[in-house]
This record gives sequence, C-alpha cells and structure tokens, in this order.
Amino acid sequence: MPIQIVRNDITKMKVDAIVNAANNSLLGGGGVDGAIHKAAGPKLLAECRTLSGCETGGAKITGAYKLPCKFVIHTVGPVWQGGGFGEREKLVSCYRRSLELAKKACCETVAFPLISSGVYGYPKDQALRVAVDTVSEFLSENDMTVYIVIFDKASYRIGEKLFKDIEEYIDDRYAEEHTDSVSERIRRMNAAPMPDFSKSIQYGDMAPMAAAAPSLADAVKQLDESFSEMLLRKIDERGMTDSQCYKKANIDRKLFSKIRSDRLYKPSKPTAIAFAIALELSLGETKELLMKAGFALSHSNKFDIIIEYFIEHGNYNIFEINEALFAFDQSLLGA
Ligand code: AR6
Repeated sequence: MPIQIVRNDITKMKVDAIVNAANNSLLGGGGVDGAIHKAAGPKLLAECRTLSGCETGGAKITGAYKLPCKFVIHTVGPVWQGGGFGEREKLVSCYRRSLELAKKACCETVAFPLISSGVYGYPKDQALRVAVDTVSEFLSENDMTVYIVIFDKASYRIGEKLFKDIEEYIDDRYAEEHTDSVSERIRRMNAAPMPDFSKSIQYGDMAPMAAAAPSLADAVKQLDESFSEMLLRKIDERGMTDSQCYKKANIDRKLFSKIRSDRLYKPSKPTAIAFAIALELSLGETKELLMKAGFALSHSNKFDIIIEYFIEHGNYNIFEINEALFAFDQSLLGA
C-alpha cells in the first residue's frame, strides 16, 4: 500500500530511509531525534557534524549506521506559533524535500514520524493532515511506499468534531441493530405456532421444475459479472484511467494488475472497499461490488459503520477515512 499509517517506534522500521525530526544544528536533541541518534550510534553524529546544519523546511541525508534502514533523512520542522507564521508551508516543505532526497537515493520505502508534533508543538491532528496530504500528492506522481509512524496513540486524535460525529453515528447504528423495533417485538409475540410436521409435505408439483432446471455444469458456466469485471466496467463508466483509480484507492500497481488480469480474483474486504471509495460509489453500489467479492456491509462492526458514515456523507477521501479507521483501532483500507 503506497501510504500507511502505522504505530511503531521509527528506529525499528526496516525501510530504505527513515526521516528524523531534527533541529537546525542537526547535532541531536530529544524526542525522535534522540531516539534515532541513540539507536544509530555515535557515527551518525559524526557525519551530521559535517553537514553545517539545515534550514527550517529543508532536509539532508546521511547513512544509518546501526539502524536497520539504509539512510536517515534529517528535516527541520517549524516551531508552532499559532499557525499564522507560515508553519504549514514549512511543514509541507519538510515532507517534500525529504521525499525528493529519498527519490534521488532510489528509496522504495520511507518512514516519517509526525514532524513538529512533539516539542515543536504543532497540533497533532493538523500535523497528520499535512503529512497525509503532502505525501499523497507526491505519490500521485511517484512510486514509493511511505509509512507515517505514530508513536504515541494516546496523544493522537483525528479532529475532535469528526471523532465525535463518527462516535455518534456508530452508537446510533449499533443501537438500531441491537434493539428490537416495536414491530419486531409484536411480531415475535404473535409468532405463529410451530408447524405441524405430522402432515406430510407434498413435493409432487416440484418435479417438473426440477426436470427443467439447468444441469450443474451449465449453471456454473452462467456466472454473473465478477468483481474484477464490475470494477473495470465502473472505471470506464466513470471516465477514469486505471492508474487514477488504483492511486485514489491507495492500492499498488502490482496488485491492480493482478486483479485486472484475473477475472475471478478475490480481493480482501479492505481492498474491495478501497476501490468502491475510489470510484465514489453510492452505498447501494458499494454493497453490490462487495457482494461480488463475497462480502457485505453490516451494522455489527465498527469498521463497516465507519465506511458507511463516510459514504453517506459523500466524503471519499481515502486518507481521511484511514485516519478515522486508525483512530477507532480498525484495519485500514487499501492493499
Ligand atoms: N518513533 C516514532 N515517533 C516518535 C518517536 C519514535 N521513537 N519518538 C517520538 N516520536 P519530536 P518535533 C514522535 O518532539 O516536534 C528534538 O529535540 C512524537 O510522539 O521528536 O519535530 C529535535 O532535536 C511526536 O509525535 O519532534 C528538535 O529540537 C513526533 O515524533 C525538536 O525535538 C515528533 O516529536 C523537534 O521537535
């Protein structure tokens, strides 16, 4: 999956490059910077001394020494001063410059911490938004897998209002699903008595129908449109290119080629939903596409209700959906 939000210690990530949230001196500090220098060993600091620091919004690359990655990209985020001092532009520049360096060094996998969101005080939800938007914009033109590493989930939250809205939506749907409606209760109370099995059931008039039924071999040949066929049809109907679709779905190119070339391909549920989101399908169409892959959307789990929430609100931004899924401890969309 091209962009993934994960919870981890970035010094443990086995990727081509990890990004360090450094300061202008590049000579180490606390937070993630301290953790990276500690894990890499003193040779990292020795190399950093040769770099003559770095401006805010800029990035520089070094070796990784004892870390399990190949490179460390050091970037300097802005100090939060209330948001009116070009903080966002500088933070965007941190991600862009770091990704450009990673690309130059032929990295295929890169992991970022949430730059500026610790000591530098950038609000975490806004820092995450900038990270996801800037990385996804870069990935629309470049092939790379980028991890956004969230260290401390307790202090991380999607926008307070969105979180509350989704929480309420889930509560309502759960309540609907788990509370009997009045009509259901009445139905149960008036439930018909058990059928009398002592009277034999007549199968006689079913015989001619059975004779007219197609053979099993014929029935199996008459398969409905498959998941892959419906997906490709919808892409055409929407006037999208394949790559627009799989990028918007946050699915990697290789997986998409597999689905395209195998009409009976069975995707995972998050993959199937990711395509429904990319195609901006209505709830009904989403359910139809899911059914082709053997899945359903129900009100008995949070994952499904969150998906339904976003579709009902016409919000098809897969990255926002993934942030919300992450905040509610659900698996993410994509491959
Ligand atoms: N792995 C992943 N993320 C981490 C880790 C880790 N091991 N440790 C902390 N974080 P911060 P900044 C998260 O303060 O705000 C340094 O002293 C943390 O939860 O490290 O850009 C530098 O030298 C937070 O969300 O960086 C600078 O002086 C995020 O990393 C200054 O801090 C960034 O927190 C830079 O401040």
